Amino acid sequence: MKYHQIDRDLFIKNRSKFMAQMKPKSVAIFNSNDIYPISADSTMPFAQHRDIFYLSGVDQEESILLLFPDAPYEHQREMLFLKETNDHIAVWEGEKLTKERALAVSGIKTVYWLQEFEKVLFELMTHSDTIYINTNEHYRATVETETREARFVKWWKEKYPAHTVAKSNPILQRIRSIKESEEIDLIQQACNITEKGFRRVLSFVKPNIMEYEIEAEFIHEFVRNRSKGFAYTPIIGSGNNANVLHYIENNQQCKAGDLILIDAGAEYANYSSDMTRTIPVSGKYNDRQKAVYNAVLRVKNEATKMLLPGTLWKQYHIEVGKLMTSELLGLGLIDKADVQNENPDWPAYKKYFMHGTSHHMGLDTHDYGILTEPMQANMVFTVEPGIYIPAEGFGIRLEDDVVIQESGEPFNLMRNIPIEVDEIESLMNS
Ligand SMILES: [Mn+2]
Repeated sequence: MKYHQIDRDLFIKNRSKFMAQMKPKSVAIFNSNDIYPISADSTMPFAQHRDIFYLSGVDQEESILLLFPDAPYEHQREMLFLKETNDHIAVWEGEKLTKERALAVSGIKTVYWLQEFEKVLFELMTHSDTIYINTNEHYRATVETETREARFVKWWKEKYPAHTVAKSNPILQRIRSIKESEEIDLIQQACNITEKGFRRVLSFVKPNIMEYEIEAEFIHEFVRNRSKGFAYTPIIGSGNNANVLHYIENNQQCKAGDLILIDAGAEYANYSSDMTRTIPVSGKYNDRQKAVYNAVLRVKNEATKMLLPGTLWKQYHIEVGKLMTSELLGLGLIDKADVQNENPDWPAYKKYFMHGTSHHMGLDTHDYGILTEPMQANMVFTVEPGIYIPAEGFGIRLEDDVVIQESGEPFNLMRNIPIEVDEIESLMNS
C-alpha cells in the first residue's frame, strides 16, 4: 500500500454503526474481492471490495470479516479470517497481514487463518438465527462475473438452509453515505492529489499534443503522491470527443482552438475524487466558448447551494433543470417554443444536458446512498452540470466534490482547483 495507515478508530466506529443495526442473534459476513485473472498467469491489479475495507481496513485478497454482536463469548463478536502468512511465505508472496498487523490496522483482536473459517463458522451458526449477506444493490451496478461474495453466499445457503437471511446492503448504503471526519479528510487528500495533477496539466497543454499525453501527466503526478492511480477511467476528450459522454479512448490530437474536457480524479487510500474541468488547447477560450463555460459554471454554483440537509435528489434535479433551461435560452440554444412544447419526461434542456447533476462520492466514485431519502449533513456529492454542443464542436462539463453541512452552503473539497476562466488562462500562459 502506498497510502499512510488510516487510524483504526475509523473502522472501529464503522463496525459499531453497522452492528447497532443488526437483528438479535445474527451474524454478518463480508468477503474481499478476488484478484481477477487476465490469461496465463497475469491478473488485474487487486482492488479491495469497499465494504470489507470500510468495516475493517483490511486491504488484501482472500479475507473474511465476521460480525456477531450477540456472540456468547466476547472474542467471537468481531473476527477476521486472513490468508496465512509467515516469514517463508512473505519471501515468495510479499508482505501480507500478520495477526499482529491485522489488529493494528483494524482493531480486531480475533484473527484466524482462512483455513479455519468453516470450522469456526459452524460453531457460530449453532448460536445464531440470522445471517446478513452482502448483495450488490447499487442503482448503477451491472455485474457479470461471480464475485467471491456471491460464491460464498451460494455455498452458505446450501450448507445452512435453516437460517434466516438478511441484507447488509441497505445498512451499508445508509452508513457509508454519511462520512466520518476521517473519511472527509481522506477524500480531501484525494482531491488535493487531483489538484496537483490538474495544475501540472495546465502548464503542459499546448496545440498538437495527444490526449493520452495529458493522461500520462496525471498518472505521473498521482503515483508520486501515494495514489494508486485514477479513481475511475479518465475521460480526456478534445473537440467533439467531449460530446461522447463515456469517451475513454483518449487517443486523438488536441487541435488549436478546441477545448479539452478532462474528467479525471485520483484515488487515495481507496477513496475517490471526481473532477471535471474543460480547458482551451491554445490557452485561451474564444467568446462563444467562454459564454457557454460561464453558463455551466453558474449552474454548478447555483446547484451547489441547493445541496442542503433535507433536499430530495429528485426535486433537486428538477430545480437544476430549470436553471439549465434559463441558461440555454440565454445562449440561444433553445427557444421559448421548445420549452412550451417540451415533453415533461424529457425536457428541452436535455438535448444539451442529458445526464444527472450529482451522485454520492466516497469509497466508490458513484458511492452508496439511498436516493429516495433526504440529504443529510456529511454526505459527499459531486456537482457536475454540462452543456454539449456537437454542432459547434465542443462540450463543457465542470465538476466539483462537496460536503453537505449542517447549515449553510456545502463545503467544496475542490475549492483550490482552478475553475474561473481568467485563472485557467493565466496559468496556461505563465
Ligand atoms: Mn462524477
